[in-house]
Amino acid sequence: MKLEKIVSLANKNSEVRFLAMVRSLRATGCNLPVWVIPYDNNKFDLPENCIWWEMPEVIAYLDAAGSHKMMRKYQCLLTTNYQYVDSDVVFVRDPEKALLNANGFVTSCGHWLHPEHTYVAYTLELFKEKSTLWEKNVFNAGQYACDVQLFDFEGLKAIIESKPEIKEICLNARTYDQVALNLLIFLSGIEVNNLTLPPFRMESTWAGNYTDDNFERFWKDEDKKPYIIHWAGCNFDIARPIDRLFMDLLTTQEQQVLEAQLKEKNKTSVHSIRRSLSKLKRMIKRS
Ligand SMILES: [Mn+2]
Repeated sequence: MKLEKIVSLANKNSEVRFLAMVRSLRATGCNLPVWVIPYDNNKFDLPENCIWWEMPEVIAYLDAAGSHKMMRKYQCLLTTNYQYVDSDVVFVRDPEKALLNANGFVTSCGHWLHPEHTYVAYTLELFKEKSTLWEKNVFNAGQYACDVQLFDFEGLKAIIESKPEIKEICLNARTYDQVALNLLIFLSGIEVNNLTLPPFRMESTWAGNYTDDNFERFWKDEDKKPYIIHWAGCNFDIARPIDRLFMDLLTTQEQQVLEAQLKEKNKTSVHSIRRSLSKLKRMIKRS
């Protein structure tokens, strides 16, 4: 495909991670514009050649339904020739070159090995009905590329509202955007090409697969070297050597901001676990 832009989703809270992602992109020699979907109104000053990208009709539609802000990624389905990346991604090769021989809807994640978080009961039935090898078509919603426009806004709305089950998955605030995007791509009918499978056979793009100091030994063959590394589900504060690829892109002050954010996040999740536990205890006492 002929890549024309990088798309991401960010707000002030993810600014530091976003900056690392953009710096890594520029370091590969790629000067494509970065279109940034605002996660909410909490914006920040973007670096050079980055623009805020809002499709008012999409945002108004999702907001009216009370959808999760992550669903704003649906804007990607209405455009062409893009690579979408979350802000917990760094580029390690020029995406324009890496995607030159890939067409259609392209992923490079390992969810075909671990498809668990890509479906719910309803969508799994649909996937299984279509193919005995449905696992090769699921993907991570934090890293994908596509050269064709899959829907126009009216078409997207029509497919979301075609069945109550589909509407519930695509618009419900509690649904994980990954399940909804996997469903919408499935319903679009486009084939999913995963670069870690033949004929490409790229090495893993997930940071969690690289556990020791010598992680670059897997990348001797330039064609098989992943072009992005995604931290999906891994925390940056775990002292994995591969975290250097991310941290080295930040100033000491920015690293401190990120570390403080991670501490806060861990604290909140410990708090919410404690809250659920005490609620459970109260329920058991009462019964
Ligand atoms: Mn991510």
